[in-house]
Amino acid sequence: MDRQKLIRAAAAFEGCDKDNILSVTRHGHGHINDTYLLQLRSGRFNRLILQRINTDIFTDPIGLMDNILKVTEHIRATAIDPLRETLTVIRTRDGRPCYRDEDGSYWRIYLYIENAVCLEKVDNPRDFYESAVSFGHFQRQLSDFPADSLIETIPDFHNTVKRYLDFEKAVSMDIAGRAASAMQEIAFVRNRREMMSRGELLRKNGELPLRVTHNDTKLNNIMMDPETGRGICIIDLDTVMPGLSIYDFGDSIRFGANTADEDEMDLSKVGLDLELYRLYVQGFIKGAEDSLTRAEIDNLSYGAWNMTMECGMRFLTDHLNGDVYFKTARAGHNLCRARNQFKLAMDMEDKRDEMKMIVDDCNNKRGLVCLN
Ligand code: ADP
Ligand code: GN1
Ligand code: MG
Repeated sequence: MDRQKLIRAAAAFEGCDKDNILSVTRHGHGHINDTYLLQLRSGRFNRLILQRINTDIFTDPIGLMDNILKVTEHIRATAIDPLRETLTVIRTRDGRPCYRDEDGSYWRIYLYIENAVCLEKVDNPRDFYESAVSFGHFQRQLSDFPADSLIETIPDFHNTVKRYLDFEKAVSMDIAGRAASAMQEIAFVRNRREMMSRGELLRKNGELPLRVTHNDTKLNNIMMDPETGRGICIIDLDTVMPGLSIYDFGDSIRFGANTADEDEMDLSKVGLDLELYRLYVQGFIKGAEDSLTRAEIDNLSYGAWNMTMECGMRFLTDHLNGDVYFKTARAGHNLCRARNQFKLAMDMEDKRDEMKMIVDDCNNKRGLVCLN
C-alpha cells in the first residue's frame, strides 16, 4: 500500500495530523481487512490500529460501523476498564466513525489494546479454555442488547438452509467442471440436508433465541493478558450481527478442537479432541453465566456439528465454483478443506453421545468448574 495514501487516510482522523504521525506499518495476521499499526509522536494515545475495511466482503461499511458503535458502547457501559475491555472507535475530524478516501476505500481507527497479546493458534489447552470464557462472556454482555437493531453485515452468513441452496446451485451449474470428481462429497452433504436445517428451524420456531453473535470466534480475535492468560477484549467485530449462540460456540470447536489443521490432507489425523471440547464447554458455560437457555445448552453439540458441516459445504461450494471466495494456496485446496471438515463432522457423529454427556456434565457442575 502506498505510504502517502496511508498517511492521508490516517490524517482524516482526530488527533492524527500528518506532522504527528511517526510511522504506519503492516500489523497482525488477519485474513479479511488491511491492518496497520499507527504510531503518533504525541497525544493522549500513541498507538492506534488503522484498518482498511474489506468492502468486497462487507458491502455496507457505514451500517457495519454503526453495528460496532452500538455493540461497543453497550459493552463499555458495564466495563471496569472501558478503554481495554472493548474496541474504541476514533472519529474522523468531522465526527464520522470511518473515512472514505478518493478511491472509495473505507478506513477506520481503533485504540490499540496495550499490554495484550493475540495468539494465532491453540498451543496450550488453557488458552483455548480462556477463549471460551471470553466468548461466553461476550454472550452474557450482549444478552440484554436488542439483536434485531443490528444489520446483517453479511446477509444469511450462517443460514445453513440458504448455504445449502447455494451448494446445490454450484453443483448444477458446475462452472469449473469439477462436480463429477466430487460426487462422494456431494452425496455426503445431500445425505445430511435435513439435519443441517435443524438450527434454522429452531430459530424460526423461537426455540432458540436470536442473539448478538460474533461469528468469527477464533483465538486470534481475542486480546489476552500475557500475565494472567485471561482474555481482555474481543476484537474483529465486523461480523457481529444477529445469530445463534450455538454457532459461535460451534465455530470455535470446529476450528480449535480439531486434532489437525483445517486443511490437513491426511484425514487419519483429523478428529474431535474430546478433552479440548470439554474445556471449551466448561469455559463457554462459565463465561455466559446464566444467560444461556436450556435449549441453547442442549443444542451446543449440534451447533459444533452444524458449523463443521456448513463450513465443509462452503469449501465444497467454492471448489465447485472455481475457488472464488476462500484464498487458496494450491490446486484442490478447497476440496481438501471440505474433506477435512466432513471427516471431523463424521467423527462428531461417532462421538455424539460423549459430546452430549460432556455438555450435561459441565452444565450440572456449573459454578463448580474451576480452572483458574
Ligand atoms: P481481520 O478481520 O483481517 O482478521 P482484525 O480486526 O482481526 O482483522 O485485526 C487483525 C489483527 O490486528 C488482529 O488479529 C490483532 O493482532 C490486531 N488488532 C486488531 N485490532 C487491534 C487492537 N484494537 N489492538 C491491538 N491489536 C489489534
Ligand atoms: C473465513 O478469513 P477467516 O479465516 O477469518 C470465513 C469464516 C470461515 C473461515 C474458514 C467472512 O474466516 O466464516 O469459517 O474462513 N470468514 C468469512 O477458515 O467468510
Ligand atoms: Mg481477525
